[in-house]
Amino acid sequence: YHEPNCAPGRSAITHLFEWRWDDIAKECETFLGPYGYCGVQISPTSENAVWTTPFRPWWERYQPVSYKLTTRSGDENALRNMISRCNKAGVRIYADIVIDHMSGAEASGKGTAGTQYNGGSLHYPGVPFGPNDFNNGVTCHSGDGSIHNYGNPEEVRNCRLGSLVDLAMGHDYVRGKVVAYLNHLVDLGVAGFRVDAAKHMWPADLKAVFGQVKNLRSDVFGSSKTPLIIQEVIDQGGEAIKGEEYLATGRITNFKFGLELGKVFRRQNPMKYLQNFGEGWGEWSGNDVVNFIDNHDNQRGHGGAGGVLTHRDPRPYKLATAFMLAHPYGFPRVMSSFSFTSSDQGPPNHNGDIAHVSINSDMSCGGGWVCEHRWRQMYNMVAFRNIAGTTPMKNWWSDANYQIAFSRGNKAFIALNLEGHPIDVTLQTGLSQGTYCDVISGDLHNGRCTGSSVNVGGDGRAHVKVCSDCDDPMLAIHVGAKV
Ligand code: AAO
Repeated sequence: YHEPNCAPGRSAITHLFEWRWDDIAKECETFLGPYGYCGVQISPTSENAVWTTPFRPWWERYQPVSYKLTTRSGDENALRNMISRCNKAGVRIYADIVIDHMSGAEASGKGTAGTQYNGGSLHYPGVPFGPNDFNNGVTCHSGDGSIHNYGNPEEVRNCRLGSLVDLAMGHDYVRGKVVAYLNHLVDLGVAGFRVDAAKHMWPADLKAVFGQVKNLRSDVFGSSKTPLIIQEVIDQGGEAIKGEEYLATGRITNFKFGLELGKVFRRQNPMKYLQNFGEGWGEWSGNDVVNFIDNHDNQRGHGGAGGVLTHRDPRPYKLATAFMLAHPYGFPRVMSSFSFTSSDQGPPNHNGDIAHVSINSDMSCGGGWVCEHRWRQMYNMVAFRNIAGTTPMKNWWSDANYQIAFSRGNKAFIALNLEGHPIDVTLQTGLSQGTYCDVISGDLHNGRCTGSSVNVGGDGRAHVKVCSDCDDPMLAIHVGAKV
């Protein structure tokens, strides 16, 4: 459950938040495959409630009404087609699964596949689930049935998150329906799952469910491979429920990571302290986490952590993401957003139908799609990480509080600067002699660097210059972009 199942030599995923399945298929073939991404976390695959007030918010997808695979991203055929095209392009698909609950109790009507449901009376005939399949006043003791006290694990797991009606995952019948849904996705060729609201389910129930999920398709992944399981557990310290409780069933989302790097790259905690970042900062083992700078919740003030960096602060955001991708700790996820002015606002759309992502001639996106994953500073650092592989961090250097540099063995080297003056010093890069393209300011193209370059001497040392009053005060070189 911890193994990402990436194609060889790939090491980072992106979350294409609210993208259509047909656009993801194209993205796998034209961009993610060629530029070295391991995979994509996709938006929830199950039929959801349709909200009109507010109009089609992004969060309606977190209110399942059946396990039919028709959503605003496309129908089952589009999903199957996308997964198979992505797998062919060497790009894995991780499905966001919402199995803790169904819709809000106040919601009723028809879902995105046209299935009738009624949250108030707990009727979801499309599964079917009925009143006996949910937690109730016997199992939840919070009074009004919702979660208020995060200090009480029983309340967090047996009561409703907001008004989302809470499935009784202890029941064999409920488990069976969930397992069938997950096995359906495995048959379509997914490489794993992002488990929504895992913290709101008992670890033993998750163990029972995933214990019944089949192995991944052997024609794509080889024999006896289990899905990667990314459990959304918000543990920033200080609450009763700990991330550790979930490690038997996979990795957990590391919410400490973006919070800490947000402080560092906002200059609220010296960058030089990053020397022992990761486990050394009290975070979980690298094999147990998925790391990210921001996610679809905290970038808009939902679900935890104020103070995270987002695409709205591009300068520190690019530095923080580059650090994440350069550093060996954990498994990274790059956020890919749509722009928004209100926190409910759904994706770019035409009368509710999600709009296609448009691609500009400079490879960036248009039409309201931010596409951080297509920023050169991001995708070139994904390549940096792939090249660095499992080589350890070496040649750590720091000078002032906010100037650092390190290498990944003899494969790659990065320097970052948030001081008011440039880095202008000779450093050991760990690399062999030669001229390397700085992949932050440009690419290696037709044997030449389109941005700046660095000359490494026979002793591995190089004169490293990193600007201070510039958009991207960092420099990164690796053996895959040597002139
Ligand atoms: C919407 C409405 C609700 C309505 C509901 C039903 O907003 O008012 O009741 O519909 O009609 C998303 C949206 C929700 C939306 C929902 C369903 O964010 O607004 O509800 O879809 O449409 C908790 C959970 C975590 C969850 C997060 C949002 O633990 O699992 O809330 N995230 C996932 C998804 C998310 C989705 C759902 C779950 C539901 O990623 O997109 O919701 O499927 C503390 C706890 C956290 C807790 C937060 C909640 O966090 O630790 O576990 O997250 O509170 O705010 C400090 C602390 C930090 C603390 C935080 C509080 O930073 O360090 O621990 O403060 O902000």
